[in-house]
Amino acid sequence: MKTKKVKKPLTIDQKINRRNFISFTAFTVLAAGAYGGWRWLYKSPNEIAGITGGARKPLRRALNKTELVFRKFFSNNHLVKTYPKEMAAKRVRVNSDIGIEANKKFDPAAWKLEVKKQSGETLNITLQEIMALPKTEIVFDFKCVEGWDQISHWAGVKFSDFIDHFKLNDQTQLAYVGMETPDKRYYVGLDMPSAMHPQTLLAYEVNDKLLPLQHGAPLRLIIPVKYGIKNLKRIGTITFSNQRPRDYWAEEGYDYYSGL
Ligand SMILES: Nc1nc2c(c(=O)[nH]1)N[C@H]1C(S)=C(S)[C@@H](COP(=O)(O)O)O[C@H]1N2
Ligand SMILES: [Mo]
Repeated sequence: MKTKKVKKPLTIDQKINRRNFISFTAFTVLAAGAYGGWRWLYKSPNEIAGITGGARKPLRRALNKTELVFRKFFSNNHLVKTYPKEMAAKRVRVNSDIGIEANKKFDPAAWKLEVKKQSGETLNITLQEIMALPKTEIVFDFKCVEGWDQISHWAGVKFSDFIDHFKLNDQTQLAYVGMETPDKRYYVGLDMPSAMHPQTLLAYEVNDKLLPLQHGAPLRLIIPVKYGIKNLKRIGTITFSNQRPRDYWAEEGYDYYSGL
């Protein structure tokens, strides 16, 4: 005859031992996993030098994935909020001056914008030619990654109008636009959809007056879908490419996309 096995209830001590065992095992497994994960990351190669701040490859892959998610949300129909002119700051803050330092001589009258096509062909464009194009104004909240923002009023030519006028449409099939100061000391890389966004301007005026030197005379970028760091002052050259152009603050570890 089979005897039915009766499960004896555990004593308190047995219960405690059992819990200790479970939590210790769980701890060991998790710790090993964490250590393994850290070793894996630590041993993974660095991303290609130059463009961004030097993260491990798997981390950069994750960051790029995040960027793609955000870029999916991005649409040229989505406009940054604008304000009435009366709300614009009368004294526009001057933030930083890499590539446009006051102690270095610069003659805005002698300036020409250099546009380098991927074919190697270069256009040299004067401010007069740019000012002859339809003028677009914008009053928006300019945001700096350092934590300040200010409603400001700018005017210039829409980047997309500029592209049309100078017959650069084939260049916009490429993924990126690069812009640099004439002395090449400050430079930004922009994804093409953001550059071609209808609120992106090549600006030559602030508060209805020609730009002063400290705001990037004679021509600066105003790109409201990005943080201040991408709004390059004193554009010297514009390039087009499928590789990410170099970017001053991305090299220092800031987000390459820097979208809002
Ligand atoms: N050439 C150049 N452009 C630049 C910078 C710079 O240092 N040099 N700083 C950027 C940053 S961080 C910000 S917030 C804005 C500030 O523009 P503003 O000085 O006209 O307010 O310019 C951007 N463009
Ligand atoms: Mo900034």
